[in-house]
Amino acid sequence: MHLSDSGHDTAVLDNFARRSYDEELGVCSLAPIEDLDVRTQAWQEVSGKLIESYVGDLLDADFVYETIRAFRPDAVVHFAEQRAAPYSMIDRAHAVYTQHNNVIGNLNLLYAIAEIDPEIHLVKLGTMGEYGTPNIDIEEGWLDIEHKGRTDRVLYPKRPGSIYHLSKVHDSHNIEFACRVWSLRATDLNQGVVYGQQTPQTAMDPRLATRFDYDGVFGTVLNRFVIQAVLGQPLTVYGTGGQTRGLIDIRDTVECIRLAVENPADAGEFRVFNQMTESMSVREIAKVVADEFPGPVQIENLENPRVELPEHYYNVMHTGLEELGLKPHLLSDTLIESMFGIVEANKHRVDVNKLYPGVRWTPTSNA
Ligand code: USQ
Repeated sequence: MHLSDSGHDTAVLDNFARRSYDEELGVCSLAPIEDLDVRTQAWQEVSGKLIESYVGDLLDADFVYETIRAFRPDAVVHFAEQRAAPYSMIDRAHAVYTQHNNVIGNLNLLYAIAEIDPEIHLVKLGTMGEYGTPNIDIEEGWLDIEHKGRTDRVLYPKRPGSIYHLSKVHDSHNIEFACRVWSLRATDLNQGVVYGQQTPQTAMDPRLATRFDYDGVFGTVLNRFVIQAVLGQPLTVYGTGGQTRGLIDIRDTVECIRLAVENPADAGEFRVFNQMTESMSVREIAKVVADEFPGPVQIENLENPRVELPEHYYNVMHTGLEELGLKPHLLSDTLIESMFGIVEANKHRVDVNKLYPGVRWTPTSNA
């Protein structure tokens, strides 16, 4: 919708996998989401603009080729992956599903672009979690190294913390190969943890609302803390909360995509942007939410179900998107209160039993 609103002819491709995970896990988004055809119809009513839809799966290569041939885009924004770290860690089947779905879907898309029109710019959603938490500064995708008196520029070393995050590392390698060997042009957006639920476009009509996940598998940390505060439930800080992550407001995520699309990578270039605007530890995030909420808030330190460093160095370079013109919304000037209102209006939809984390990082403990 943000691209359509910015004047681009836009189409959407979906296989509704995200909705099927909700069915599987017995949860639903806090804010109800309409069917795709209702949403595209609503968008046309409020904006006068058409978003064509193609329903199918990136794992179906024929469908991917047909879609690219039919629409012939200048750019493909690829967000069509299983995106939850805990989901990928449930068991072997979910790990294999995640990597197969993500890596093979992306590979089908790379081949379709290479064979049909290598000029098409791939804008791919990566993740900050590809890097993990190294004890050195995190550069934007690439690292200049000197080794035994010689220098080179290499992909930044990756040490991701889940099978899901690993799938994005595999994607990045495949995309870099396609740029280097087939001269494709691609931008990998290594996005941090997104917070917020509304963009100017989704706010135009309730039928345009996007997801607001609260459960322990798909809900992301700041959104979960906001929901827990409104429900009068303790904020679930895993471990000491010393783990630090890059954050980004949902309005900035869509703006970053527009900036990447309108300023394409060069032919043969694998361009990486660290798509985050500030870093914060989990305990700092909990404190911000507790300070902003008008009532009492309890913070609970749970045993961490994940395997991650409890305290660590974290210093991320993220100048690329700002150089293209991004004006970040920072958490300190974000209207967290508006998120409280959305939760208040929908809190009857929450199943509190789904708030606690159920997935552990060792395979035997989820059996
Ligand atoms: N955490 C808590 N309490 C909670 C939920 C999470 O302490 O109730 C902690 C986690 O242990 C972790 C941090 O908060 O250290 C972030 O967890 P998250 O679930 O908000 O985010 P994550 O699993 O890293 O994944 C999310 C998205 C994923 C995206 C990633 C960006 O689901 O698609 O790739 O954020 S990043 O984290 O930068 O890799």
